[in-house]
Amino acid sequence: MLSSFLKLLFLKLEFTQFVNLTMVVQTNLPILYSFRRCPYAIRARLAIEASGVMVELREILLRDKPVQMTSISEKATVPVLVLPDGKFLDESLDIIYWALEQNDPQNLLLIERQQDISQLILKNDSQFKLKLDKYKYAVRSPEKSVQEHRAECEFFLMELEERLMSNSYLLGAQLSVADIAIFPFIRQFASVDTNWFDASQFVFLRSWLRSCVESSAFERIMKKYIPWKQGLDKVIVYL
Ligand SMILES: N[C@@H](CCC(=O)N[C@@H](CS)C(=O)NCC(=O)O)C(=O)O
Repeated sequence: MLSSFLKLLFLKLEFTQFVNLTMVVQTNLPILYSFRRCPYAIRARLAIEASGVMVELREILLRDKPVQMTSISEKATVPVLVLPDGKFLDESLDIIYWALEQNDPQNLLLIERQQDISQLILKNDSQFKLKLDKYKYAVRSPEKSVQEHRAECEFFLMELEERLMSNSYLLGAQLSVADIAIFPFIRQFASVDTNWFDASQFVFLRSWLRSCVESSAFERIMKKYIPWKQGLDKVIVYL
């Protein structure tokens, strides 16, 4: 019986090294297993935040994944969203669309541009991501120098730069799911060598990235939480 009730509790928790939180504890919410710095998890959290859909957030450590997550999704990657009926989504794009299809007050889905959005995200997730990993972990791919690996990433940066020359966002004047899905990876690219990126020719890309990472939504979804453990009945939700 108890499980059929929504239990609401307001807790004020303070972690000196983490954030001060006023948290609403509610059962029967979808559970999001997430890792703060993972670009796939970042984009899923951004979409959830934009949708206003409530979830229970479980921050995990990639080196110590909870069995509650890995027993559900064999892929053992984050993000994973577990729905109250036991179904789960373990692809960040599926989580993004799950959230925004319920509520999309900013019209991030931009349905009329769906094809362009999908193609751009696909290019990011396939071609660019592979090259980004080689650049990030250049020591593991010594057949090319770091500079060569970086140069291989530039085809995509150039495409984004061209889009951003004439528009504030990738699909035009308004933020869309393409921006949310792609910028966490450009942030990773920039952080490999910030001096190089800050001095690079990608003026419009840099300014777009800055506006994404300085947004209040990003600040909100990047709050630090202690990793979740069974029995730790502190539940974080987006409102
Ligand atoms: N296609 C997946 C990829 C997710 C992914 O690869 N996440 C990384 C973290 S950024 C992960 O969990 N890797 C497993 C590990 O490092 O053990 C998605 O879009 O959700």
